[in-house]
Formats: sequence, C-alpha cells, structure tokens
Amino acid sequence: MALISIIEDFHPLNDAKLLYRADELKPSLHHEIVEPVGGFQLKERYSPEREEIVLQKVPKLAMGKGQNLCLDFGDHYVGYLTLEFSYTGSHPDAPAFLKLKFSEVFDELSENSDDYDGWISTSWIQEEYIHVDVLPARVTLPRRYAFRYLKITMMDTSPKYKLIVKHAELLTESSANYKRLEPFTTGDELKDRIYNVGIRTLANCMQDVFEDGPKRDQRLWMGDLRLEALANYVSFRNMNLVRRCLYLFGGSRFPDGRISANVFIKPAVEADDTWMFDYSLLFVVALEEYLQETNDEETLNDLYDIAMQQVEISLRHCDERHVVDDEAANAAFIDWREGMDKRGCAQAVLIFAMRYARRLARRKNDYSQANWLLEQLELLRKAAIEYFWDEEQKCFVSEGQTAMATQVWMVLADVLEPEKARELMENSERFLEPYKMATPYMHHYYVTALCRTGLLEKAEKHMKEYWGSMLDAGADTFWEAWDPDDPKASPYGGKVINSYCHAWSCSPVVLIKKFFTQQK
Ligand code: RAM
Repeated sequence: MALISIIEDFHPLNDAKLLYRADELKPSLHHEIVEPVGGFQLKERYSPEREEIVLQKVPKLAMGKGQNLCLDFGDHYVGYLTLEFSYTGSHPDAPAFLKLKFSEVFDELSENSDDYDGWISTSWIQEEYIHVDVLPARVTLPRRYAFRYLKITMMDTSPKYKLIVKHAELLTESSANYKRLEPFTTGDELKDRIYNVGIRTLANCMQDVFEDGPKRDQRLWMGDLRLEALANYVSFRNMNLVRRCLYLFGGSRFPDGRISANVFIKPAVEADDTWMFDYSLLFVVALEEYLQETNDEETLNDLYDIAMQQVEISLRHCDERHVVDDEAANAAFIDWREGMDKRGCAQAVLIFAMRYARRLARRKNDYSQANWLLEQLELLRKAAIEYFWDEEQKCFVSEGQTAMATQVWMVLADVLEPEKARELMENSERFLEPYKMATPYMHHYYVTALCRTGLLEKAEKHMKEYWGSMLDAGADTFWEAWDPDDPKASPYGGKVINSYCHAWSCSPVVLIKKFFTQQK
C-alpha cells in the first residue's frame, strides 16, 4: 500500500502569525560526545557472522581493499560522526575510498541495499561512499545519522598503504533533557526495560520537532506527534515542543484549511500535499490533550477555529445516513495493513475526535458549538451501530471484514454501552486475524481500548508480549513496524528502509505510567 500523494501546483495556506510563534518555540538541542564500546568484523561483507575485535586493537588494524570494520556504539544514538584516519606502509599514492553504513540494528549491517525494490526512496538508507584524499585526516560527516553500529568497508586503498581508523566519535543531538526525568521504576523488570527503551525512543525522536523517526522520515507527522506528546507529558514534559508542533500544523495547511498529514520544516515550513482523514482529526485530539496539561489559553485561542474546521470538513464527508464516504475511508491511515477496509475506523475516529472537539468548545465557553457537536456525534454514533454493528457476530463489520482496528476505534469512540464494549474486547483474540495489526501504532490503540473497557490485565499482558518481543529481538529503541511471527515484514517492500527508532512506538511510556503502575 504505497502512500504517495502528489498535488500539482500545491500552495499551502501559510499563517505568518502562527509560524512566527512556532519559530519562537524552537527548542535548544542537547549534545554529548560518545565513542564506540566495541568492534567486530563481518566475515564477509554482507554476512551476519561476526568476529569480535578487542577495542584497543582497532587503532592498530591495518585495512586493505575489501576489509570491513564495524564499530558498536553500545546504544542507539542520533548525531554527527567524526572519524580520524591514519595509515601504515608507504606514503599514500591514491585516495582511500570507503563505504560507511550506519545501522540502527545489527541485522541492518548485513543487508545489501541494492536488493531493495520497494516504493520508498532508497536515499533514506544511511550509507555513504567517501574519498579521503590526504592522510592522516579528521573527517566530520555533514549529515546527521541515527544508529548504533557503523560499518566501514574499505573499497580501495593502493598496494602501497593500508588504512587505519584511529578514532571515532559521535556528537549526539536531541532536544530531550534527561535532567528533567524523574527516577521511575515499576518493580517489574520487563516493564522497566520496556519503559526505558520507550524513553530512549522518544528522546531520540525529539529534535527540532517531534520527528517520526530520526532515520526516516525525520519529519513531523500528526499521528506520531499525538503519541509522542502523550509520552512526553509523563516524562520530559517539554510543553513548548508540543506547542511548537501544534502551531506548525496550524501554520501551514491545505489551501482549504485542512491539516496536512505531515509538515516539512526546512528550508521553510511547508505542509506536505498529503491529507489523511484520521491524522487531520488527531490534531483536534492532540490540541485538547495539550490543554489538559497546560490550560494554555493563548494556544486555545490561536488554534480553536482550525480545530473546529477539521471536524466541519470531515462532516462534509458523511452521507445522508451519517456514514463517512469513500473518500474519507480511502484517506484514512489507521495502520499499514494491506486490504483492510477503513470505513468503520474512519467513522469511529471522527466520533472520537468530535468528543475532544466538544471539550475544546466547552473550554472556550462556546456552548452552542458544544451542543451542535453533541447532536452531530450522536447521529454518527447511531449510524455506526446501525450500519457497522452485526448482532449475530456481536462485533463491528466494515465491508464484510471484522478487523481488530475497527473494533478498537469503535470502542475508543464510545460507540457502545460500556458493558457491551467490554464483552467485545473480552473476546478480542478472534479479531487478530486476518487483518493483523502491523505496527506498534495500532497495537497502542488496541492496548488503550482494552484499558478503556477495564481489561487492564489483558492490556498489560499484551503490551508486555508485543513490546517485549521487540526487546527479545534486540531492540535498543522501538521499531516502526513489527510482527513477532514474521520478523521480516515491512510495509515498504524491504526491511532495510524500516525505521528502528520510531516515535509512535514509544507509547509504552504513557501506557505504563497511566495504566500499569501500581499506586502505592
Ligand atoms: C510513515 C511515517 C510515519 C507515519 C506515516 C503514516 O511513513 O514514518 O510514522 O505517521 O507513515
């Protein structure tokens, strides 16, 4: 399911005042210098087999044509790499020609990017060919990378000399301030590990904006922002960064006022020409949640109309039965699951967002709007039962499918009475196939639907199993897409392009703090 939208002559609607505010809220970035903690060589260039090297020996390792050296920085980092090179043998009579490959996870090291034939640009794969003309040399690479492992392959030297990697260091970058974190433990080892990896995932995505992933797309996406903001409220509490991102979404929109699915920041702020029905509505949700934390009236005043506009535009996508139309269903993201019908989900996300819109209206003392929203959402809720609920199967059916995502969003939208919702989720295992949840993003909503219906034990068990299985598979930060039964799965036609530090996967931070910590 390629997600590519190209609108010719797309001119976003930019609001100078909102963008000015966003600019004022730019975060300061924190840095530290880190060095490798281990080294090894892959037996062959793309083989997963490795031979350890004592780290102290690395500066003595003379590398000839075809050899490789892998440096392990010990954890996932984001930053700028500097390498120092020298040589042995005669005076170098030819440049050193190297390939550098940055990998977030070990398996990525042995993947050959030439094999990738998916729909996402291969330019996201973190690898470079560099020439070093004069030795010795100190080389700082201009790009920012996200990685734990660095593979240096000696493409060529000359018979007269061999290359030595004398030193490597990384200047890390993040707007997360670890000093703001309060010590936290649940007393349960697995939960603590999941929490800590979630924190690292969030921190490494916190840059100039809340990025979706520091490897790819390094961009502000609405669905990711909502979950990052929630995790941030219970950890780093960088409120200005959330506020900045909300202003960026509000500040550059579709010409008709729609919130774009994501926003480019450089060279200038510009909404992407991609609209996703659910993501535009999550703006309403994220704004209200931000206000719950801050009561920031200025932001409410600045962004209120834009939030209401998203609901109004979405309601135009409902037919006379109060059911969302094809365009809305097709434009809903929900999850990376090929072939899944999204109409029921889109209907539910709209109801869900309208409940938040109503809260916003009440905050604004806009009672006529709040009442109107209540009337409208009741119409949509009744339509959801009438057209999607199947009394025989006792679940929601969207175009003949009983996908988990549909049940989950209907539960989160409070379409059912609490008792009925609980019954639905008690038996939720029956919805795991065939439209399997593909991402931690959808698994997050599944866990919250279980919590919403009071099934806390089941919710916690699922969180531990799913995110725990990523830890078992070697995660230092949580991954964009993961199916423990199919570790090679990728929504993009090849794992080499997957992101292994992905914003929407940090959500156990909030799940654990909000639902799975015993209050003493
Ligand atoms: C992916 C992004 C992002 C997500 C969108 C829908 O390409 O990485 O996380 O929000 O898809």
